[in-house]
Order: sequence, then structure tokens, then C-alpha cells
Amino acid sequence: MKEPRYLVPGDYMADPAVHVFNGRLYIYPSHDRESGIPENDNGDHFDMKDYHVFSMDDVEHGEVTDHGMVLRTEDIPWAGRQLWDCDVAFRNGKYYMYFPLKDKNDIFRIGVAISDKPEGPFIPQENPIKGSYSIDPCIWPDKDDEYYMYFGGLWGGQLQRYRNNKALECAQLPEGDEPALCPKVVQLREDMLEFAEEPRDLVILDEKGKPLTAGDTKRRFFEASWMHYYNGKYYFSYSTGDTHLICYATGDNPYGPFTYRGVILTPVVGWTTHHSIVEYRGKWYLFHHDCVPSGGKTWLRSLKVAELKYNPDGTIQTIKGTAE
Ligand code: FUB
Repeated sequence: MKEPRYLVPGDYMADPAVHVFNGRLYIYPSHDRESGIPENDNGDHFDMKDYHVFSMDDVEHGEVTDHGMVLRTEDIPWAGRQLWDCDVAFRNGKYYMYFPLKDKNDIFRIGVAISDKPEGPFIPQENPIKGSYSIDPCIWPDKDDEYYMYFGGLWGGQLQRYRNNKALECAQLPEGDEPALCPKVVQLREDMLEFAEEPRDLVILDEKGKPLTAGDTKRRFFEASWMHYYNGKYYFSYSTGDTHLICYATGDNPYGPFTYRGVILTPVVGWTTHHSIVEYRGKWYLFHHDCVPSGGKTWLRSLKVAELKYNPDGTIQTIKGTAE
């Protein structure tokens, strides 16, 4: 693939989670819209109200099918506002969509909606997952039929409001040499509707084996967890948020620890950067978004795909974002 490709030119879609189901590629993005809400560090301007599903069978030239609206806030009994980045997993004949949404108290929780088909529509559960908080769920189906969720996001994603899975009186963002806040990992119950255990920290180490610090803003986790597996290693990738990079770390099992390895995507036009990595028909791809088509409006993002390549030692070749 010579040039990255915009996938849905007629609408604004972001945060793509991509999976191969029944031999076809399915894309589960956030659906951006013009809400008129002023931009702020809390992310209030990302006021999304529904999801669409897309699919295709040829990444480089194929037609992208829009399966239409598959879930909306009006149909979610506990909904407050803001449907952010979702993910979908298949188990025991059903497709489970995991989505972050603020409840009626303006607290992000993670909900589940179910379908018989990868293209939806998805029917939401009455309540969010017990003990869930923050944003950006990513589901990893591991060996032995175990499913893990990775989640978390700083600032508007509210992760700084929690320690040891308990809400704090006041949010606390560590600084400087203090250890950075970690993304969370938790195994899902067999019915996929609840956590099977307490979420744990997914620790990311530097080259000396020390946890990344909060002041190391070009490497520490901010949001947008994604997991993939390549050549016997687990690859955990994520956004560094205010430094606008997609980075990755490798490990030997789903719980980590993981060791920081480098940058996958340099900054794109826009503020957020968010991605997924998937193998399809023998090639690896990075799905992501930028704000070039909207002329740099950070809340109106467009879906893209670029080919991703590994070096012989398993490191990933850095892709240049559109802000360079
Ligand atoms: O789309 C809203 C939020 O922006 C996502 O949940 C974050 O990862 C960032 O992309």
C-alpha cells in the first residue's frame, strides 16, 4: 500500500477498533458530530450520540460498506452523554460491544451491548459493568478462551479520579518523577457481561526496567489502549495524549509487565490520536484518524488506514503522521 487511505469520506468517524470476523474486516469507530460545544481539556466537544459499523474485504481498494446506526444513547437506559471509543468481541456465537459513556452523574462507565451479527444492531444491557470506570475499552481474546479488557484515559477520560479501583475525593494526576498512571487490565467473566476480577495496573517499564514516570510525557500512557500479538510477543499500543504519539510496548503475557519499544505514529493533524492494528490477508495495517478533511477541527475526525511494517527484530517501523 503506497499511500494511506481515507475510508469514510462522507462523514466524521474516529477511534477505529478493527477486527476480522468471518473473513471480513469490521470497523467500529466513534461517530463525530458538530455539537457546537466549545473545545476544552475535558473533551466536552466530543459529544457523540451513536455508533455506525463499517466493513470491507479489500483494505487497499475495496468498497467500504456502512451498516448504518447500530446503537444510540436514547436506547441505553443508564445514558448521560458522550459515546466514546468502543470495541467488539466475538464469543459463543454472540458479538459483544463495549462502550464508554457518561452516566446520569457525568461519570464514565463501560457498558455492554449484544448482537447476533458483527454488523449489529447491538442491544444494550440495563446497567454498565459493575466496577467499571474511565474510557477506551479494548478487548483481547487470548489463548485458552480467556478474554481481557484494557481500558483507561487521562484528563476527560477520568482515570486520575481513581486509585486501586476506588473513586478518590479529588482527582490526582501524578507529576514529574512519580510513576505514571497505568492503563488497566481485567479478565472478563465467561458470559462477557461483567469483570471476573478486580482490574489491575498494566505496568509499562523503560529500558532499565523502571516504570515510566508521569513527567515522561512522550512515552507514558494517556488513552487508546490496543493489543495485538506478533511473532510470540504481546504488543500493547496506546496514545500519549498531550504529546500526540501512538507508542507501543511489548510483553510476554496479557497482564504484563510491558517494556516500552517506540513510536508507531508521529502526530497527526488534530489533537487526539487513536488507532488499531490488525493483520488481514497477510499484511498488517494501522487504522487511525486525523483532522485533515475537516480543516483541523479537532472534534471532526476522519478514518484512515496505512500499512504497518515490522523490522526483522520485531520492532515496528514508525509511520509519519499528517502534522509533520
Ligand atoms: O473520541 C473520544 C476520545 O478521543 C476517545 O475515547 C479518545 O481515545 C480520544 O480519541
